[in-house]
Amino acid sequence: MSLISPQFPPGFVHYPQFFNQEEQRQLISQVKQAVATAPFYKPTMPGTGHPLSVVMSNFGPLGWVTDKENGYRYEKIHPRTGLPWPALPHLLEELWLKVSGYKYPPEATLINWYRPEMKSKMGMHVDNDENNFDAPVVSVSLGDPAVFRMGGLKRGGSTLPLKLYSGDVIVMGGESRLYHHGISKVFYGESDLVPKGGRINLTMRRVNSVIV
Ligand code: MD6
Ligand code: FE
Repeated sequence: MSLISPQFPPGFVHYPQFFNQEEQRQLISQVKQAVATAPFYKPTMPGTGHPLSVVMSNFGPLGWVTDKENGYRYEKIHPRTGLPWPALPHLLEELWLKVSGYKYPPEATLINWYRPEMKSKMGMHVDNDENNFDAPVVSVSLGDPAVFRMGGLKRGGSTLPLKLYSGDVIVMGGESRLYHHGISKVFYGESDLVPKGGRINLTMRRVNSVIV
């Protein structure tokens, strides 16, 4: 049962503890397997080349990547290895079917690792590099808890906090799909789920409106 404030925009849903401990451990082991062939890499901002504080990898046919030269985009291959991204685990495919209300499977699942030694956070942003916004973004939190902040359609202004724990799922669809949001704080060292500590966030997205 979700207890989020009615001030959150329509289309935003929080499922606390969607995944139990065993499922969380399973998801972490699948992330470990994926990064054995698609290692975490350090993404950089378009133009400035400034590194983000999280490291990233992806599951599925498309992966979200960014670098100084070519900016934010989706690619079929890992930027370092040149290999296709590992397949999406069934547990995540099932999650999408249960909560997205969308007729096609997700194309891209971004893996973000918030590392203790980097004190990683994520600034306010909008997920708008997709060609289609009909599908929601479905997001899974694993490991250390964090404060998610929901802003508005426009940049700046006030934000609402929501504490996310390991196993929580959020869905940003409908009106909330293009709202600003970010991670303002991670409570490092509270969970021992992630092997080297920190927080793993998985965000599942549809990139195109049709299957080609
Ligand atoms: C995070 N999440 O939880 C960052 N984006 O680490 C996101 O940026 C996000 O959780 C779109 C929809 C849901 C999200
Ligand atoms: Fe986002």
